Amino acid sequence: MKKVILSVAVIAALAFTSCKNEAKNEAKTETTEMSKNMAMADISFGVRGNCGMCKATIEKAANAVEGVSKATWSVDEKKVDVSFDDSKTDAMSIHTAIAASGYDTEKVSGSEEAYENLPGCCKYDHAMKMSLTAK
Ligand SMILES: [Cu+2]
Repeated sequence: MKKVILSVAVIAALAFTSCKNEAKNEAKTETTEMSKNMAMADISFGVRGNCGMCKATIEKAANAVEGVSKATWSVDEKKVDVSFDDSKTDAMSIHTAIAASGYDTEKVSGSEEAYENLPGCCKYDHAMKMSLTAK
């Protein structure tokens, strides 16, 4: 009888130990995934523009910034959504790149020279409201 109790105790101890190890491993994996996610940042900010050609120019400018993985400008919302690796770039570099292509962002006015070279349909109104809420 004593032997049985002892072996039950040993099994329980082993089970407990292995559970503990599993929990530890899980925690480790989570941390790794979290630091991976933390390097990626998503931002969205207002950018003025009129049409599909503006969209192409704005998205191309944002995508040309090293570390940017995705940029989508919405003609209805006058807003760009950008995903980037924040160990490689930052929000301000993306604002600056878009402004250099001729477009006003919430923080940086578009380059006047680049604006002059935009096709007529793209010469947006500098008083245009940006970052509108989606309907
Ligand atoms: Cu345009």
